[in-house]
Amino acid sequence: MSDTTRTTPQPPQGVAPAGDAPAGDAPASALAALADAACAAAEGAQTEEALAEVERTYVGKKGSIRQRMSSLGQLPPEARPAFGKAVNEAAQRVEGAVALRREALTAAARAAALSAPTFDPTLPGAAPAPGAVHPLTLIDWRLDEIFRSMGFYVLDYPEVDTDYFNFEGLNIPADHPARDMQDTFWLTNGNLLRTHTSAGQVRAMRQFKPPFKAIFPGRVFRYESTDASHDHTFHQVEGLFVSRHVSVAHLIASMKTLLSEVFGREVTVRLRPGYFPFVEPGFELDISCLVCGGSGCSVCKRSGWVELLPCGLIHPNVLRAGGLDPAEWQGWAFGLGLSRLVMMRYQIEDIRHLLGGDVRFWAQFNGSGLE
Ligand code: FA5
Repeated sequence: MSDTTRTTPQPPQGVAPAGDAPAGDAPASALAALADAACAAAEGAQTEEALAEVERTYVGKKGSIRQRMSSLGQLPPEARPAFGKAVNEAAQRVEGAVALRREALTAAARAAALSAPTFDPTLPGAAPAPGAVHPLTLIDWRLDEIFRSMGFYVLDYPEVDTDYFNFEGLNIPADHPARDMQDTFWLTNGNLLRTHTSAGQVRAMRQFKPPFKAIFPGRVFRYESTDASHDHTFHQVEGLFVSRHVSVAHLIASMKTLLSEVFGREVTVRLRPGYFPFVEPGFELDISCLVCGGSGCSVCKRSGWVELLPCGLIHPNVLRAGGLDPAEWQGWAFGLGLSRLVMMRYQIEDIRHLLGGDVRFWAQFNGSGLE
């Protein structure tokens, strides 16, 4: 193979260049010489482009060999068949040489690509980024585990619910001011996005024969503006224990067990009276802020305490709505702010990170030890 690079092949000396041979007077030997020159140019072509140029110059529509055909009419009739045959044979020879060279160039290009220093088939491929379990899910799983070990069912109730289960059945009639604290998103058919997991309380009482214990975690919605500790969409876990005899002491002990299991240590809590129409008495259980250690930050609104776990003894009207006789049955309930618990557990300074959808946030929870 020649190492000469030619983009425009030149016919050898003594051979008429493409197109300008006097029509009809080319002797067979001149035609053969032209074909020889074309074959040599094809064999010497170093690139696909150079080869295509050789092809076009000699055997293309206006190539020097094909063009000889146009002079056929000027020859004496007896000379025409032999000349036509000679032109065709010359063209076929050149086409054969071009095809052979094209094959060789393709094979050489493939071999070069495979042996190029930039291609290393032993290099590891691009590894897919590993997924991570969302921190809300991690804590949810942990709570399921803790409560199942204490004999609780784990239930799931609808996010779109009726006014009755979200408010009315919980002793919050239409004109009750407590509704203002939980403004919600209404559907045109009168249903709503539940504002709290308490919407499952009456459903659970109607579904299970007491005594029973259950938690129902889930997403809740409120029509309110957001800040570092408030979102319009957040997660709660409702807990319910219905039996013949229950006490506040039992409730507090269960809440403390829950918190020390989740945080893996004792946490400082405080109990305040709290008003919720569906419990009596009602309490607010706060924990000392773990983001700032109690010194005050945007999460605890500079108070050092985070409102996490409202709870209380189930109101007789709610037991009645659940089909239970308050003279026979009692119960306690709590409504844990799961999103805030996750913030405390992982020291997340803004609740909006949780559902913000930024994968860089989630990726930090890979291998957090809670899975
Ligand atoms: C309730 O939702 C009651 N259903 C809780 C309850 C259940 C009381 C059973 C008694 C018995 P509250 O509106 O305070 O209560 O919300 C409960 C918890 O949800 C709060 O302590 C807080 O941790 C969390 N929370 C409330 N609003 C938001 C919000 N906008 N963003 C994030 N978390 C919130």
